[in-house]
Amino acid sequence: MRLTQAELDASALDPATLRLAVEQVRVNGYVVFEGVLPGDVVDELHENFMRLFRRHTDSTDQNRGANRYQMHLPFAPPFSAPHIVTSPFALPVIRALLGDDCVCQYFASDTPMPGSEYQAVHSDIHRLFPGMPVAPPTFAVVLNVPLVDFREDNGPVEIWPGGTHLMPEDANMLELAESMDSRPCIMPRGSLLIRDIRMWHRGTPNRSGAPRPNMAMIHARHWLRTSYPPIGIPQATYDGLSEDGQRLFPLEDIGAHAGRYA
Ligand SMILES: O=C(O)CCC(=O)C(=O)O
Repeated sequence: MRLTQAELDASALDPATLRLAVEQVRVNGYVVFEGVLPGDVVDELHENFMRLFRRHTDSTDQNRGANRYQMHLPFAPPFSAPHIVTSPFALPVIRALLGDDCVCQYFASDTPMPGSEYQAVHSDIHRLFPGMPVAPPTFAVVLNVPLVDFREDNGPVEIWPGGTHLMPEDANMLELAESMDSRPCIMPRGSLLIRDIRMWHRGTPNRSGAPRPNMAMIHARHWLRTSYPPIGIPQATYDGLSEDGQRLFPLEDIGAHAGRYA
């Protein structure tokens, strides 16, 4: 979706946009707000990301297949900026989907490097009621923030929209996905992709000459327990969050240093 200039200027979604975005996630599994972060904000995020990423790849093995890294992010500026953590565009959608008391449980990134390959199609969570033919309403979402333009050639995430997040039964995902419609998420840097955590997706090969970083946060209903390491949030950073932001982190390690679990 493209937000109007009035929405961007006011840093607020029109009620009709909010409703439409929420319905898109509920029915189609995802919504994208295209290119909403200011260019200078994305520049700073990208520059800081690449500094960390180079250090990380020099000292750590790839952990998501060939030439592909998942990397936790320090909960520190510029990553912890209000543009991201309390995004006036993403957070209202997330709270409408997950309840006002939803929590953020994961603060990280995914980056295919040149030479990466297709991942297997997957969902980012286990079934809540294994063996039972039920499709619960959305209980967790992934918020992705691309730090470069996602193009056909640089390994855009491929998604299977239209209901894979609602699969009421166990299915042979790999076999079924082959015969179902999918699409690459082509979007400008600084977009916000909000997707139901269950939606089928995969990383694709990066055939460009540069890494393709994607911030990834997970928000969930307050009762969901996941196995992610806690997010280390320095006390001063936590104190600098708005009250609205602080409410997102009741389960995390407040007072730890920012990279503690990274
Ligand atoms: O390419 C991406 O940003 C997503 C990759 C992904 O889904 C994963 O590593 O599990």
